[in-house]
Amino acid sequence: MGGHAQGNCQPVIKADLIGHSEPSSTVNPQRLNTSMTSTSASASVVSDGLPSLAIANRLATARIYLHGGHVAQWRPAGHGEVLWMSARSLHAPDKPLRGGIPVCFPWFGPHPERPELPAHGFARQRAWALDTVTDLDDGSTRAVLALVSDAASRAQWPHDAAVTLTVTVGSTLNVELAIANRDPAPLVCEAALHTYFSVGDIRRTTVEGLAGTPYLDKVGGVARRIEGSAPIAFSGETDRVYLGTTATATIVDPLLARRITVAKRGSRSTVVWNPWIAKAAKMADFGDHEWPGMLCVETANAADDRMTIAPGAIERMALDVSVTHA
Ligand code: TA6
Repeated sequence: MGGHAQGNCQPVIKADLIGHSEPSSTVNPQRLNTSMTSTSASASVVSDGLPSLAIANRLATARIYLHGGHVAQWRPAGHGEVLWMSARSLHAPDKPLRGGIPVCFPWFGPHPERPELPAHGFARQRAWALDTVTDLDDGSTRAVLALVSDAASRAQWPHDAAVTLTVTVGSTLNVELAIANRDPAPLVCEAALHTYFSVGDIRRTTVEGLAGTPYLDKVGGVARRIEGSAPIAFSGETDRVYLGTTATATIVDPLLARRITVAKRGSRSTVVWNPWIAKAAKMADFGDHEWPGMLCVETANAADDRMTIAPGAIERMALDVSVTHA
């Protein structure tokens, strides 16, 4: 995790929570804004100012912050770090982390009517509850986090929804966002798992799987275009929302000699983003020289693909990431 020395991570409630022989031990909710139960020996809650779940099993390591329900790190055995985190990322309870997998909800990008509200919604800067952590028979670890509407969220978005994030950490990373509509009326919203991947050099990286797909090009105003037949290559700021696609995207990285496969379910938009030089320099929580080492390939339902969720219904959107040596 760039910028936040691992050294000052102190196990907060290891004794209370993890490694207990009897399963489903409960912890003090006030401590963590949680009512969790745990049957895991591979996870511990640590804090570097913001509480997070550190997971280390025989298949992978990972870190999930309760702040924002934010997967910040994932490294499968035999591979380098897959997710990118800025060394300049803020680490504050009212700001989003820069990198990893921010959860954008209930709107994507700027709020359509209220520009004073936070970009990409409020979910990524709220404290989520940690519900369960479980070791699975295949050696992976599953954590479930939850965010429910409250007065603060209703002030920004006058609706009732219960959102859960289920993260399964193993040789693949699976992240599922489930949105339950608790309103008596249909809910219209957008969501994204805004994943930042670590790449060797964006100028030599390509993305396969989106050929011929229509997209919104958000660089220099919004224009509707159609992707060509060749893999996507990068030679400047890129900010595109690919629409009506359920395709798997593959990041081809010759410098790190790997292919990252980004498969998805329940998602009809894929966002591809690199800020390049000028935009990187404008962001306080993004190092001026960091842009060559990252690429966002996001799993979303945004713009034309926004969701309408019936009362009492649940909408699920999931991401499956795997890495192979190339
Ligand atoms: O997902 C791409 C995007 O919507 C870009 O427009 C860019 O602004 C990026 O998200 C980062 O947004 P943020 O609010 O985290 O600075």
